[in-house]
This record gives sequence, structure tokens and C-alpha cells, in this order.
Amino acid sequence: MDKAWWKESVIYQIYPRSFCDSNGDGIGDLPGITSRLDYIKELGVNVIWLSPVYRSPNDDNGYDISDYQAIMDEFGTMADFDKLLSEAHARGLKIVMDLVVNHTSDEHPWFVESRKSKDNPKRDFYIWREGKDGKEPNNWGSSFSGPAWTYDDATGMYYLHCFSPKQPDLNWDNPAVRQAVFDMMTWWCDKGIDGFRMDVISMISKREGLPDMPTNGALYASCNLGCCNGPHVHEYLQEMRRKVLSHYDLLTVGECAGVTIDQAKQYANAQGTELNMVFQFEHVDLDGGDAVTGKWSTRKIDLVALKKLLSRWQNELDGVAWNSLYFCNHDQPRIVSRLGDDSPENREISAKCIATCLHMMQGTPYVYQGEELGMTNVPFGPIENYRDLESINAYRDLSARGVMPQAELMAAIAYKSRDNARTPFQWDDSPNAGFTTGRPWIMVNPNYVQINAKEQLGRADSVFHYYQKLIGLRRNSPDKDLIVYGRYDLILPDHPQLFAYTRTLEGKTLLAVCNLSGKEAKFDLPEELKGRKSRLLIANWQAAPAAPGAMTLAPWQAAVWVLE
Ligand code: TEU
Ligand code: CA
Repeated sequence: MDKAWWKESVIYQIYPRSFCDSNGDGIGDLPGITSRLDYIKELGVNVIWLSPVYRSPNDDNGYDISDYQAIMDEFGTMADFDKLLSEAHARGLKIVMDLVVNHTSDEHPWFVESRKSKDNPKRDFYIWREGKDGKEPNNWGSSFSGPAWTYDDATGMYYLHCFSPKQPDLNWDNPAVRQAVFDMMTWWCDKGIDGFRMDVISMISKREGLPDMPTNGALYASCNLGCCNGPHVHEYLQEMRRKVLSHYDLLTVGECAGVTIDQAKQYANAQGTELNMVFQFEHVDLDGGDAVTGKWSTRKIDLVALKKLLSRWQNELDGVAWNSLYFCNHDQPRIVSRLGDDSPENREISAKCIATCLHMMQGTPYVYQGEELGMTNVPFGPIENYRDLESINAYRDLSARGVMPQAELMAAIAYKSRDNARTPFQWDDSPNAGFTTGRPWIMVNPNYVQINAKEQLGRADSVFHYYQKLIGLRRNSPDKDLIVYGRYDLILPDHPQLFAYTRTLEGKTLLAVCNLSGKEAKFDLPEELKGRKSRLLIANWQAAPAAPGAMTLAPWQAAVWVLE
């Protein structure tokens, strides 16, 4: 068991645009974040991950960067960033930056140059190809609808963009691109930041020859097929490790679309030649549609499938790599509305149940802003109320092509839109949830009157205080090593309601039992765990027994015991 601070950390993700607005323009900003550091500290996490704060035309809310070494005007200045960093450090909070280097904005000076002429020195910073028979160079599609290629008049060629046309993909096969990225990373490290979350880093090495890929009946082949886990990705990450990461003590997590367990063992290998850990997508893809509808479906996650999948990640990475633990981020709908029950009766207990299930696993947990309050999906209504380009493009594309009935499409967008995670943080019950004194850039969830931080801070049994307790157990309690490093074993693999598992370390066993269903569930202690001295670690109901035994769990009940 190799110990590391990043294995013992809990990370809080901030989506700056929606966290706290300090100047009334309706957009969250850096001074707003700084003003709320005490809140984050109180939750008990030790690391903050900031979604991108760099200069950006905001086609994709900062994931389209036009200057990596400047702050987005709406978020403040570099002086505001330096203040945030030093105020965070003063509180023992580390700051991890988002690193978006699979692509830049089309307004980045590199691309502005690159598109000018075929012999421009920056031409090969991006991926340019001639059309084929008057059409795109291959059949790849963008993750945000339409083709992954856009024709550029200036030179009569196409450039590749796995995301929006305003996010051209960098050409990582060009050593000058790699060096420019490494220099930029070094500049941030020298500033004193504490790590990187690397956006779609699994996509930087494209398949040799950019071949057509299978469409599986869709209009285009998913560009993931041509870009994820490509031929040189590990080589480039090892170079990044040698040239940048190895010189600092950082937390690194790669967002790895399309990553398999076997690939993750390499990306997050225990020898430390690449990244600390990855974000995998298999569990959040469990409720997707087919190749044509993509993620747009209202299907629910099958619990048995979820258990088997997460357990495989737990077991296979043990000792050879390291897991990240997440259900929520700025791209995912709210987990209480997805896996739990967001009705007034069950919202809090189901949010706590899901949190228990995730936080007692092996890996580094990530909490996305508002998750710690049990914030829910949002009743957006008509498409005009959405802001996310993925949702808006999907609406246009799928409705134009009549892929599914209109009502079904709107239901799928309401259920899955990334905007569900992006409405303003609910601070209190004052107008606009205390997020801004102005007009918020995206609607506020009307349930802020009931669900807000102020109310929860003042109530001992709130979701906030439950997260605080879970995080405290992992960060500083006598059972910390067991929670962070213990071996994971799933029990009752086929039980349709209970997600139950043990964690074992040096003769101590932790038992987590979570009823992830809206019905009562019967549990019996497995023979091999009987007869041991036990104590209750945490539970989401008052009368949880001090020792586990045969019992009936009410809907959404969860408890954790330690058996000595
Ligand atoms: O997301 C990458 C990614 O895989 C997403 O396209 C994901 O599949 C989708 O959001 C699910 O609906 C990263 C960022 O997290 C996302 O916010 C960016 O839009 C994207 O990269 C492009 O930078
Ligand atoms: Ca502002």
C-alpha cells in the first residue's frame, strides 16, 4: 500500500460561472469564489478543482480557451486569481486547474495564424485535411452534433474539431505543440497551483491516417472511436510527466472518455509514469440510448449493472492504479434526480444514501458544487431556457431529423442536459438564491427556497452535514486508512436493491449497506462477518443498529459499520 496525499484527498469541483457572483453582472467570478472559501473549508475537503477560468469566447463556457495565461474577463483578473490561490492556501486548501489542451478556441492566436495559409508557421498546430469528393475528409462526427470537420475558406481545407467548430483540435503529433503546452503548464506550476484536471486527455492522439470508423447506424461515426486511447497517448503523457509533472508535487486526473479498465491501468499506473488517476465514463454511460440517440434517453441506471461495473473498477485497479470516485460534475445531471428520488419526502435520505455508497469506496472522491446540498435537476421548460451548446445542438439536430417524438426528446433533454448541473449555487432563500444581485446568466432552480446552504448549515441532519461527516471520516478519523486504502469486495452482487460491500485492511473490516431503492429491502449479515465486535460509523437514519445483523432497511437507508 503506497500512501499519497492525493489518495487521501477529497476534491470539491467549482464551476465558476455558477458559484458566486461578486459584482452583480449575473456571472460567477473569482472574487465570488474567494468570498466563499470558508464554506468550502467547513465542508472538510482539502482540494478545489476549478473548471476553466482562462480567457475564452465562451462557446463552451470556458472549455474553448483563447489565452491559457490570462483570466476570462467576466471572472476577474490575474490579481484576483493570485488572491484566490493565496487565500485558499492560507486555509490549507489546494487548487487544481482545469487543463484543456486537446483543443483551443478558434480565437486562440495559434489558430488565428494557423488558418491564414498552408505555409504559416502555426499551420501544423492543428489538424488540416483536404476534402474527399467535395465532402469532409472522413466520417467522424462532433460530440456536439454534426460533422467533426469544418471547411475553412481561407485555404480551402477542413480542420478537425471533436467538439464545436469553435474548438479546433490541436495536433499533438507536432513536437512544437507539445512543447508549447508543457511551457504553459510549467508557468502555472511555478505560480504555485497544486494540480491539473486534464480535459479529454485520452483524445490527444488520433488514429493513424484518420480512417473512417463504424457509424452503427448513426449519421456520423463517434469521433471517440478515432481519437480515444490513440497510438501515442501514453508516450505523450510520459513526456509530460518527464518534462513538467515530475518537477512538482501535483494531483493529476485525466478525463478519459472511452477509457477501459485495462487502459486506466496504464494511464494511472502505480509506477507514476503518467497520471494519478482518471475519470472513467462507463458508469455514467449506463443510462444512455443507442448509437443514434446517444446520451439522450430517460432510461434509468440498472443497479445490478452499476454494482458489477463499479466493483470491477474497484477490484482491478487495486494495487496497480488508483480510482477516482464521482457521480456528479458539470457535464452530468444531478445524481439525486438520476439515481435517487428527488421528491420532497425522499430527496435528503436518497442523496445521503448515494453519497455513502460512493464515499466508502476505494479511490479519491469528487464532490461537485451543490451535490453536498442534494441539489436537483431543474424544471427548465422550453429549449429557450437552456444555455448549453450540447443540449441546444442536440435539440436542433434530433428534432430536425425526427429521431424521436418531440415530447420524448424534451424529456430526455430535461433529464440529461448538462445545464442541470450548471444553474446557480443555492446559497440562501433570498432572490436568485443569493447567487447574484443581478440577472443570472441561466435560470435559478425554483426549489432554492427549500434547498439552500444557509438552511442546511443551520440544521444538524442536513445533507451538507452528512457530507461533512463522510469527508471527515475519510480525512481524519481513526478509520481513515481503512476507508482510503482498504481492499474492496462486493457482497450480494445480484441483490436488486442493495449496494453492499466490505473494505478490509489489517484485520479490520468496514461494511457498507445501501438500499438504493424506494422499497424496503431485507439484509442478512454474511456468515463470514458474523460474531465480530462492531460499531456504527455512519448512517442516514437515527435508529440504525450498533451492530449489523438480519434487518429490513427502509427505502434509501444506508449504514456503515466497522467490524474488528
Ligand atoms: O467533456 C468531454 C466529454 O466527454 C463530454 O463531451 C461529455 O461526453 C459530454 O459532456 C456528456 O454530455 C469535457 C468537458 O468536461 C466538457 O464540459 C467540455 O464541453 C468538453 O470536454 C470539451 O472541452
Ligand atoms: Ca460577476
